[in-house]
Amino acid sequence: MAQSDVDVVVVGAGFAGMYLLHELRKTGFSYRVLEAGDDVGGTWYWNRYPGARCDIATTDYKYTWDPELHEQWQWSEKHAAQPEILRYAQFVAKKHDLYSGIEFKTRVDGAQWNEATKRWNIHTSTGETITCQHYVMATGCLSVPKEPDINGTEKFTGNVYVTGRWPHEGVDFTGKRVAVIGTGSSGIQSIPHIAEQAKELVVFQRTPNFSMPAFNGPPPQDRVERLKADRATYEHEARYSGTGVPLEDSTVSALSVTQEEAFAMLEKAWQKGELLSLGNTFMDSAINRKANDVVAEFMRMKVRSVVKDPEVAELLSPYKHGYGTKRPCMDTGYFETFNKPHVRLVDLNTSPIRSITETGIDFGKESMEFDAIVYATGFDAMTGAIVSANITGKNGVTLKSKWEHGPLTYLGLTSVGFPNLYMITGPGSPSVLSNMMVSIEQHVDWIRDTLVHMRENGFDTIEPTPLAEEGWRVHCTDCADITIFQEANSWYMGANVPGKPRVMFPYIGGVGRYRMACEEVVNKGFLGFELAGSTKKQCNDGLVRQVQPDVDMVLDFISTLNLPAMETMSPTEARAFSEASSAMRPSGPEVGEITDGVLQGADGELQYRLYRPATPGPHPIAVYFHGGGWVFGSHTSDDPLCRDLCAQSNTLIISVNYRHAPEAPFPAAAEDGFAALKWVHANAAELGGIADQIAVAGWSAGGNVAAVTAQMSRDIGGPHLSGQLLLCPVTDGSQQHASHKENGERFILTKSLMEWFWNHYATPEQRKNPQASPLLAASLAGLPPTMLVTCQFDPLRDEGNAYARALMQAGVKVEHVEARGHIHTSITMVDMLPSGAPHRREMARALRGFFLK
Ligand code: N01
Repeated sequence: MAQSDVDVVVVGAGFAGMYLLHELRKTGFSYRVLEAGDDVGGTWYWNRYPGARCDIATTDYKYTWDPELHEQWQWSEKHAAQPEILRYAQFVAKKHDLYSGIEFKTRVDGAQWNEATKRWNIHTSTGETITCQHYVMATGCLSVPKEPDINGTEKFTGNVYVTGRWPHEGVDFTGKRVAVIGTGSSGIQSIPHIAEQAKELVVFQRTPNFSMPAFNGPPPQDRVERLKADRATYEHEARYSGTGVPLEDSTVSALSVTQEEAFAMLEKAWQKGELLSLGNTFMDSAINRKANDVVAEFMRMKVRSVVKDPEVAELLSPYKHGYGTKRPCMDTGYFETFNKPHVRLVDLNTSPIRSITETGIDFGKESMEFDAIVYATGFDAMTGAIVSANITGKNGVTLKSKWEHGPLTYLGLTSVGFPNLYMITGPGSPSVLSNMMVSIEQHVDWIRDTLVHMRENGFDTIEPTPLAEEGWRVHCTDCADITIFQEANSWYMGANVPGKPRVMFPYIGGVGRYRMACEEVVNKGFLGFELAGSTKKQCNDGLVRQVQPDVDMVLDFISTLNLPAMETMSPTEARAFSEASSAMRPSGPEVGEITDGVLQGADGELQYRLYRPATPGPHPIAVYFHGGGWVFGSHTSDDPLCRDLCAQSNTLIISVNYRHAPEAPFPAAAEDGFAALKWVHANAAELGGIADQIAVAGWSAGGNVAAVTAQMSRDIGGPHLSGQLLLCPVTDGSQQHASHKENGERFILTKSLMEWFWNHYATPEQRKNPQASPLLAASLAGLPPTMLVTCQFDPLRDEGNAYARALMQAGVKVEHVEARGHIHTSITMVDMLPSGAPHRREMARALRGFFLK
């Protein structure tokens, strides 16, 4: 007789539930594992439609926790078919005696958290109520087929099949008239098989999908060799990779090569017959629409080369979503199937289904009769199985109601208000955007270790904090925002189920980065969790990821280069280093014209670069001062940013090469700034600008020069300024602000580099002068309207914030943007960091706004 009170209840006996069962036994927890089906295998138990195969190669789609399996189980193919994967699950279950620990044909009807007992009450389809301390949903991401949303489905009297609930005995379509609705992975894999038997097959397609041939055969030899040579390293690399398969990340932009070169690279990936190779060919196909178009066009070209009827080929070619933004498919003879005379494609966009009838389907202007209809219409993905299990947490709140506007989780593992509830590969974790085996094992390990930690330390409950959960939501959104995934109506976005909230359900920041976040949470004393026992409580509240994901990647990349700190160099070396790094940047957008010239500075001529908009002039003018700590940089060193500002704000940008320290220390830069402004004002018409529409702008030390120039212009009779645009400006030489310490390391501009800059530019005494530290000016009244941008992880953040506040207090019109998750340099990194683009748009809008009367 099974225990009715246990440590852990697990729902589901797919690969997640099976491994968890093994680990619970190993660590001595009492448990009940409940499974609705009558065998193990989860998704591979239910999805028995003809042609069902895994789209991850067998070198990678398998357990790693039992090393003996590598010798004891040999896969016959590169992409295993469903029967073989199910046999693998059964083999593992037998080997580890898992069958004895699983209760089959048992569904969970509902679960309630009991705050008094600190336990879950679980109600099962057998009428039993089980109580447990921990409740784990190992229910899979694609386990609940989508409810039919087609008119008249109930009327059809012929045979109806759903790919995700295929009859165990199989289906013989010989001589039958068959309709298949849906062309996702399930449709695309099953259609060629159904076409082989059916007398007549009509495929109803709403959205064409990207698909590539699996070229099935033996497992990829290169990876087999790597595995043999060093399995531990291979598996480690998989765990810390982007997708759970150890592929080298591309460093090539699809936009940096010709289409011919791009297609040659894609052809190589195509020939491998591996889903991830194609998406991994270019570094930017997931984040840049134009880069993605290169891959998409390659795929369309492939369709055209196979499908004989050009009209059908066109219908089968996706245009409305980017490659990879809906899960691409792996097929065996899919497009070839449409060359068969008894196979027809119906485009539901021009011929929508009016109704399913008793005998067939009415669509467009036609009615057709069928013997069988196959629904390959997908799943209520990621949340369907969890939400439908009727989970009620603290204060009677159901998970369904909490997630009404989108799933809220911490790490995709837990949710506020639902203590001791765990989700394996839940929303907010990489799950379906990864090799599921790697993600499953990671979650099971995390849950096992957490349960052991709680037992050993006398904690009864664990629950994330609202702050941590909201922080994770924001981080997940930040990750999704830099990609083009949100453009597609995919099940990743919940768009396939009517009424489902439209958010990115899986975490798209990558398997390795996700794993590191989970590890960090634990290493920081369960950061963002409250753990409680009868006699103690622990809550180390906080956020595990705050830096913008693309900025984080750049920081990680830079840290692998082991570059020398700039402050250890001489100014000459630092200048050479800075120039060399700048040479590797993307150049920024096209502008109408770029010309170089000289202007009159405070003590001789200075070079400038002029960026003219493509629109007819004359234009308003921004006199721009570059960054570089007064020591390095030039009129060309912020080229991408100047181009971007020019193109987006339709403003003439004049970037000035003011004199640099230590050769020309304070107040040279300030005096040159003011002189340059006066010269530009006097020569505005010849430059193609408007003399009474001038602003100053600058970044970092250049922001300091701009701010000081604005003050000098106010104080000593300079031209009227329409505005000042200050990006991460230096405003205070005291360097006493908290952000200097808080953000003093890791974020490119360090505390010690900033000190090095100041030491070259101004003596401690000089720094008290407002022309070095504009924050110290006696009054800020009368300064022009200001757009000031500060970045969360910039050592200069607080002095920038203080300047914005002081300007406002002085009655200046200020727009202050606090760029969340950004560092000192990130907003200047045009075409490198997508997360900076919205802030540059704001800056350009504000700049333009200075000149609107
Ligand atoms: O489901 P889907 P799936 N009227 O949602 C169409 C995994 N998987 O079962 O795109 C008409 O992708 C729908 O049209 P649209 C894999 O991750 C893996 O095929 O919404 N059509 C779409 O064409 C995969 O992504 C493998 O416009 C309707 C199709 O039905 C995920 O499971 C194999 C419709 C559904 O496609 C889901 O794949 C199989 C309607 N009312 C599955 N409603 C492997 O290879 C929906 N459609 C590992």
